[in-house]
Amino acid sequence: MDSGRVRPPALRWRELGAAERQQALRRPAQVDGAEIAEVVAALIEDVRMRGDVALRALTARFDGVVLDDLAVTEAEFSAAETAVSPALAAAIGDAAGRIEQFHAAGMIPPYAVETAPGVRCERVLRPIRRVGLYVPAGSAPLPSTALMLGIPARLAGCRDVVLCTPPRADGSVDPAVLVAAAHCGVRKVFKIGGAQAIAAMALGTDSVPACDKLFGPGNAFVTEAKRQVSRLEGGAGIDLPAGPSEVLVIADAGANPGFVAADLLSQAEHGPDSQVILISDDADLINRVAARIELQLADLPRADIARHALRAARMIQVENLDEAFEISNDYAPEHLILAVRDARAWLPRVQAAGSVFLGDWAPEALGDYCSGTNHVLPTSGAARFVGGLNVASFQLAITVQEVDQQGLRAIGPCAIELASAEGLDAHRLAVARRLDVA
Ligand code: HSO
Ligand code: ZN
Repeated sequence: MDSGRVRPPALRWRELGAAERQQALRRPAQVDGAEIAEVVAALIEDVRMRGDVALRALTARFDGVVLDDLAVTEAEFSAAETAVSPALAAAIGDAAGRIEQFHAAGMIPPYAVETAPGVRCERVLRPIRRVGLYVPAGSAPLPSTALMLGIPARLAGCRDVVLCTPPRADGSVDPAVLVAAAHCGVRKVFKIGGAQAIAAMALGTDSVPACDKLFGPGNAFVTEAKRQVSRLEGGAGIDLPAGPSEVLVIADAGANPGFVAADLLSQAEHGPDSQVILISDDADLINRVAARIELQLADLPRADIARHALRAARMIQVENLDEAFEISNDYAPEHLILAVRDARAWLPRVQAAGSVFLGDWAPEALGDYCSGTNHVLPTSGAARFVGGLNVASFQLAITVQEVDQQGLRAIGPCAIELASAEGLDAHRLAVARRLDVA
């Protein structure tokens, strides 16, 4: 066991030069990127050529189990219901209720505007017809992810929802994942993991339907597979650029060091590449958090993973909280915890983040599971330009224009002027020929 001290040196922001600052906020580059890309390309090709035969062979190779039927059967769904404890089933239902409540309230509405007399412009919404959800199980099965994907898909009205998740060594799927899927009305579940699952849902095989858009987190292979299938001609769309999970905590002198340490560790236990950053204007707070991390690590079953992640953690001391928010906005973290007094008052300073946790009583873990917000969020700085999953991620916004003769007379001359300027005569005539008779 690796039990070396994990305490990273605190960086005094004011003393760093521009290059050192940039380095402090840099996310580590993906190791073996080219090799992963090559492996993934071969897997996708195999699934394209051999379909289910390839999926069975790859499942035997990567998951160590030979499966006749890749699809989860009704009997397996029923067995899962009894395998899950009543307390866990209740927690899944409880979390689902709040996630649904929050997501339903945030749905974007259709709208219509009369932009000129006789010209009506509208936005109508349609569900993406076939969506593919990926629920990882590599280092831990994540039933919460099934909820975060399945609930907005159902609210959007997606007709075909496919879910892939890796099988366990005995050929079964984690029962809690199945209960969560069933809770969202998802019954097409396949025991397929990794890049091969992404290939199957993007390309379709005899058993797995081809999907229009793929959703969900995953390891470097899954992420690379999503990237590759989205670039194929006519390939599936994908949700978010996904990288290792991240948390940035801004804490002031009044923060509880034990709580802050616990939040940093909850992120660190996700994987050795998890990104953990603490920024404070109080050197003493940073020291106390570091000490608490050491203490709390001793009781963690996933301490080795957390230690690994913490070696790359950054503790940054700033002169004041204004500086902390500047750094955070530049970094654009997936999760941002504001362990500061009157956290609500600081919210307007947040310009880029996936999901924000206000105050001492809002650990990231609540958002991961059951506050109601989505936990599939932009990583790797993508929070500068995109938000997390929501119902609109599963919908198409289609625009419509309805024009009568009066409308054509009202705006036709405008189009004619612009078409002439662009030298596009067929455009001009498509309007002018109608104006002649309108
Ligand atoms: N923090 C993860 C989500 C998760 N945590 C699932 C626990 N289970 C990425 O946002
Ligand atoms: Zn988490």
